[in-house]
Amino acid sequence: DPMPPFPPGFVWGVSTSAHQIEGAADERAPSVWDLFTAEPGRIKDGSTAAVACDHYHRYREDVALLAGLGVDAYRFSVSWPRVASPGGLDFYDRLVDELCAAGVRPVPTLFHWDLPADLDWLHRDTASRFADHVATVAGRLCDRVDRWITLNEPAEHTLLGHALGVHAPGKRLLFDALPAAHHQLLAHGLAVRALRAAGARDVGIANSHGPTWPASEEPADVEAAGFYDLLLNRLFADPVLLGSYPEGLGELMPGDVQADLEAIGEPLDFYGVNYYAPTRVGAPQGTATDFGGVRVPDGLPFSLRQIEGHPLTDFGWPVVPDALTELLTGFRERYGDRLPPVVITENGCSYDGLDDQDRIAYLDGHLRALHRAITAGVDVRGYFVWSLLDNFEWAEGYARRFGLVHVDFGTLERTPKASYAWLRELLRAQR
Ligand code: GCO
Repeated sequence: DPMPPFPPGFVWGVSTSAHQIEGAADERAPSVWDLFTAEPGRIKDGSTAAVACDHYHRYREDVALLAGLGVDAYRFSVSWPRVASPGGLDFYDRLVDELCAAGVRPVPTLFHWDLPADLDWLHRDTASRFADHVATVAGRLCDRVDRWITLNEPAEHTLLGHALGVHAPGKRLLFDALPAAHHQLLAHGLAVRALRAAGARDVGIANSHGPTWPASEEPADVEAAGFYDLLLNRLFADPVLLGSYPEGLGELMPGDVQADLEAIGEPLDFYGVNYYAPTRVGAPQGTATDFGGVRVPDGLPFSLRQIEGHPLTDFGWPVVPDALTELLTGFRERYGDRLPPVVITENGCSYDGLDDQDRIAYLDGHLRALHRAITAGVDVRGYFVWSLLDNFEWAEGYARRFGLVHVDFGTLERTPKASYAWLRELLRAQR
């Protein structure tokens, strides 16, 4: 069947992030990711992002790939340590000019995990430092950029970076990581205010979400799944959309939470959702487990289980398009009119090879699932594929390839995959 038509004005795009593609690490200050990567054993293939896709020097070629694909918009991130370095902001100025000249709308994310190495989300002060960074960037780019994203996935940055220690800054604080979540959320709220003060009219966040499925109908499994949903979904959506923490979690946060929640709950123009897969969760099993390469320690009030009966990506993530419909209709039920228009700010998969029919099937299935959510009444205004290029996939190094465009990390040559041609044709048919 042909893809059903998406609503008029629907925005089609692709996403990347600075640390994963830019390289040119010696032309900016270090971030927590540079320090983390330098520690032996942290990155699976022992690689670094010092060069990555060398996008910093090859951005013209990459903008040409975007134009050739025919997307409306490009979501990239602004590296805070680069902006803090002499001439750093000039790069984003050039990139935005190049995008505008190519007819591609720039959609910057102001923080995608590459915190300047001398800062720490456990310190409250980092939130106001972020607001200053945002004011600097917006002051320079606001004349050409209308849509802005404050943070990328504070949930993963808290969980993987501060609770489990498999991402930078490598802290294993378990529940003591919660202040890092609160300070990122506060940073988001202060950033919204700074963006509006600079004249921005279209402001949102990119939060990661996925349905949480109980391992069984046993009360202990249902309770564990509910708690996981609270931590990964509601802890980050409730304060932003409702201006409150879910029950019991506000008391665990530092500072004057009530005053902070006023900033965190500033109304948004859109709500960005990054979606990859659902999670199956059961009662604790009393052992540490290895889950998709992440070591989950014993002692947590839940355990993660494999999802059976669905294909897996090369990363081992289950492919469950229906769960995207379930997620969005569930959001609409939970948040009602407090949910602004939704934009899917990331969706994609890791597969090897240039003739990536599996990626085409993944994207096709998820777009149909997204269309079903729209038909069911969820107001979705855009969809961004993760990712334009194969890139530095954090602790996995270069072993996981999410790109529509293949990158040879020896020669840095770009080669569009079958999925690139497929998406180009889909976009043509949608217009
Ligand atoms: C994320 C990420 C990306 C990852 C992608 C695949 O926001 O989780 O933005 O950086 O590369 O999700 O794991």
